[in-house]
Amino acid sequence: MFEKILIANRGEIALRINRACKEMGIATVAIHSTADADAMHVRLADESVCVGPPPASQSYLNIPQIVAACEITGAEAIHPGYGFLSENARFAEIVQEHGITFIGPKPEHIRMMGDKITAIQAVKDVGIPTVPGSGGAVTDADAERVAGEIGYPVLIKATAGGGGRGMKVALSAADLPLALSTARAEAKAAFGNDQVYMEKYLQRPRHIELQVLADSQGKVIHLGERDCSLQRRHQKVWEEAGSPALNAEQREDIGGVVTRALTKLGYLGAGTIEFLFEEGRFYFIEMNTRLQVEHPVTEAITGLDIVREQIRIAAGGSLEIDQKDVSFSGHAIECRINAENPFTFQPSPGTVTQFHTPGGLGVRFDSAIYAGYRIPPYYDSLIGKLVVHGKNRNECLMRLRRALDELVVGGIDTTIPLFQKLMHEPDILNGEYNIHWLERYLAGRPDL
Ligand code: MV4
Repeated sequence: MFEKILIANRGEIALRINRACKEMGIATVAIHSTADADAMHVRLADESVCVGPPPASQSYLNIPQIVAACEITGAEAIHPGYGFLSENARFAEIVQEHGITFIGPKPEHIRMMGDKITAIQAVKDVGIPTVPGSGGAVTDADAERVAGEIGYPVLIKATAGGGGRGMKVALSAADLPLALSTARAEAKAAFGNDQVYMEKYLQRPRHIELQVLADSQGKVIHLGERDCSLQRRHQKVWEEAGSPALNAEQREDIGGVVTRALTKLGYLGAGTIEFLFEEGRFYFIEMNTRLQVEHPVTEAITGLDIVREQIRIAAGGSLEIDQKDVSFSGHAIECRINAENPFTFQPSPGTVTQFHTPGGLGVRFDSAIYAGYRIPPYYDSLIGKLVVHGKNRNECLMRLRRALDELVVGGIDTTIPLFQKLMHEPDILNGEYNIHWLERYLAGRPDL
């Protein structure tokens, strides 16, 4: 087992990883930019190394500095968290070339899943259901034929894309040329690569993703699903485990499909397979080869520490549990508390003047802020994740409503009022929402 791990991240996820390490008796090294010298993740780590000035490109994304921080502190492994370098295959390779363990999947799988075409081809070959589509990049010449075969409406997506950027819907053949050229232009601008592919456009799906864990002995298990349909401009806002839309049979079916598929792939580590779910059918859209922001809702219902499992797997350990040992107890919901105006989502950096977190049975608040903390403007606006667990969804909702009323963050705008309003929406209370629900709700509520 490792004696010292460098956490190549900041904020709440750096604290979260630090917690798992401390419980395993592993020393920790924090990295920070000059803007984060007083950050909580620095204070709670055993050691810290300043890796550069505030811009992420010069600090949290600065590969030479991060590798050097490992070498001067003697850290044997790096946990990348999420975002930043967590899905950078080249970083994983460089880390390994320096004899340091990258706590994550194999670089080949990070690279494979980072390109949407190779991802779709890879998962299709191992039996995961995908969206009817072009399967590969399309040229303008054959776009009209391919769209005709798929059937309108079609969605044009950037092959280097992800997270919804560079997507365009074509409702009919008449829309196709403009949709294609716009998608290519956006893809070129965002990713420097104008390659696009096509899929059948699913009109009212839910976003349901499966958490998997795979060890170096070839054992793959799934930890159930998370419903992440409540999003705004491709930013998840509210996530649940399990999905209000799935029954036990559907869960078991897709869980088996996914674990068999990743076994064939020879996957290693934690991973999340994202599906669109519509009319009882799953359609693969993307695979994330990293720990996700919303992993705590899965931890709540399974009782498993996913970060601990990641570290054990990276150290060559085997999963102590089999699929039959995985059980789902109750229901969990996570609300992402951002330093943003609750309805315009405009960032609201500044100094936190008051901070009181909710507690009690089934309440977890993962955060790295404190009273007096100045939220820097350089990084993402997430300041905390309110995660509640209950014996069923209704108990969860009651607990969430109570916890939101206890939570106090003074001095800045936060998204807390949005969640307090959602707690009175019938569609939310009965779990009947799809990926468009929140955008329509926000658009339809001029008062918000
Ligand atoms: C889709 C889709 C409908 N049909 N693909 C958005 C980002 C990336 N995860 C893929 N996304 C979508 N792909 C087909 N064939 C609708 C979306 C989508 C979406 C997906 C999940 C959660 C929120 C979303 C918001 C808008 C569009």
